[in-house]
Amino acid sequence: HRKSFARRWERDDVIATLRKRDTFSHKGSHGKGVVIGGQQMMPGSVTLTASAALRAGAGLLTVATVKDNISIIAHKCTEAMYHVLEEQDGTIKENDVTPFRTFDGAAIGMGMGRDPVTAKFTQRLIHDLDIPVIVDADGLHHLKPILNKVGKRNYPLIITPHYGEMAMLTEYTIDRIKLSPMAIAKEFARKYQLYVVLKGKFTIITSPDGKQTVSDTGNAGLAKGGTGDVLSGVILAMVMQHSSHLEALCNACYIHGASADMRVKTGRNTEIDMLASDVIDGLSHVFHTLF
Ligand code: B4P
Ligand code: MG
Repeated sequence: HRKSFARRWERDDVIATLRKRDTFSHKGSHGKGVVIGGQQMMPGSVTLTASAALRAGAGLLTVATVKDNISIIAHKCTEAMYHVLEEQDGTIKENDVTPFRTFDGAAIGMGMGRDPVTAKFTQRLIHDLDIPVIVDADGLHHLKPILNKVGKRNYPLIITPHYGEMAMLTEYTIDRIKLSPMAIAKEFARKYQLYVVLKGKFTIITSPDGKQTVSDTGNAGLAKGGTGDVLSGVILAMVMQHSSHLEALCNACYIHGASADMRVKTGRNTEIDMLASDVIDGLSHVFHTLF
C-alpha cells in the first residue's frame, strides 16, 4: 500500500457546511429516518441511535424493532414512532422491506443479532432500499457475504466499522489495518463503491471515489459501549440534511467527538464516567457553539 494523505475536517469546515434550520421549514424538510434493529433483549443500541438522530436534527424518526422492545425504547425516547418487526423467539425474521422505502434514510444493524434469518432480512434491506443506508454493528456481519453486489446500488451505502469490524470485513488483521488504515479504507471504498467511516481516535472518512478526510475530535471517554450507536444516529440525521454525503459524514463525526470533548472540558463528565447517553446530551451544547 502506498502512503495516503487526507485533509483534517476542521471546525470552520463544519460551520461552512452545516445547514441552519430554515425559519419556514417543517419536520418533512429535515428527513424522515428509520432505525432498524434491536432483537429481543437488545433495546439499548437502537434507543441510542434513535435519540441521537432526533437530537441531531432529524425531522421524524421511526424505530423498527421487535414488539417487546417498544415500551422500553418509548420510555427513553418519547419522540420516536414504531414499526413492529416479525420475530420468532425474539429473533428478527424476514420482514417485508416495502414499508421502509418511504423513508429518507435508514440506519441498520444495531443490536440486530447475527441469526441467519436476520441476515437474509438485512441483506434484502441493503439490496432493495433506494434510500441512503447506514450499516453498523451486526449489520456489517450480514453485509459481508453480499459485498460484491452492493456497488450497483443507486443510493449511497455507508458503513461505520471500528477496526475490529474492518478486520472482519477485509480479512486483514487489526494490526495490519493499523499500519495503513487510510490506504486500506480507500481500497475498500473504491472496490465496493461505498462510503467507509473507519472509527477510532482518528476517524477516517472515505467516499466511493477515494476522497478522504480525518476527524480527530473525541476522547477516550468514547471507548465505551454504545457510543458507536450514537454516531450512527448522528450520521443518519446529517445524511438526511446535507446534499453532500461526504460533508454529512464529516460533520457527524466531528460533532459526535466534539460532544464528548465538551462534556470533559466543561466538567460534566470525565473520560472515565462518560456514557453514550451523555454524548447525546452534549449535542445541544455543540450546536450552540457552531451557530
Ligand atoms: P463490539 O462489541 O462490536 O463493540 P461495539 O458494540 O461496536 O461498541 P460501540 O458500538 O459502542 O462502539 P464503536 O467501536 O462502534 O466490538 C468491540 C471489540 O472490537 C473490542 O473488544 C475490540 O476487540 C475490537 N475493537 C474495536 N475498536 C477497535 C480498535 N480501534 N482497535 C482495535 N480493536 C478494536 O464506536 C466507538 C466510537 O467512539 C467511535 O465513534 C470511535 O471513533 C469513538 N472512539 C472510541 N475510542 C476513542 C478514543 N480513544 N478517542 C476518540 N474517539 C474514540
Ligand atoms: Mg459499534
